Amino acid sequence: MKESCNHGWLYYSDNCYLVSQEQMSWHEAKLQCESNGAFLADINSAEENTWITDKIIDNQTWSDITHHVWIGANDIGKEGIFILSEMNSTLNFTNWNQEEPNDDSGEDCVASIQERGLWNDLPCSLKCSSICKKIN
Ligand SMILES: [Ca+2]
Ligand SMILES: [Ca+2]
Repeated sequence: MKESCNHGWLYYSDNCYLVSQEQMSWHEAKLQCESNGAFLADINSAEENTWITDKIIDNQTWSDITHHVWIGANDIGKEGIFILSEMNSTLNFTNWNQEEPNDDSGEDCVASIQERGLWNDLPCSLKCSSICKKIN
């Protein structure tokens, strides 16, 4: 197993991840990941969610503990059905915060909350940080 990723990317379990603090809409973040040969991260297990949450916290210099980080899950195509666009598949794992997803005023894109790794659906136009993932 080759545990090497490009500079700035983090290795975990055969994948490479890049946390971006640049504030972007979900679609902008998705395009940025794709321009790096990656995709907005899917999260497939509690272990992966915990690892990502720890790395996001490690990477952040801000103190806003409610900060959100875009991940790949979304229900843009069909309300209430969350999928991963790249895989065209439903989610293997979810880690919703209490009372989420609530589609509040039409929220179709999913972000993980920096501090605890709990998920929230948010307006896709909201500017957030993001995490890209690619297979190593
Ligand atoms: Ca929705
Ligand atoms: Ca929500």
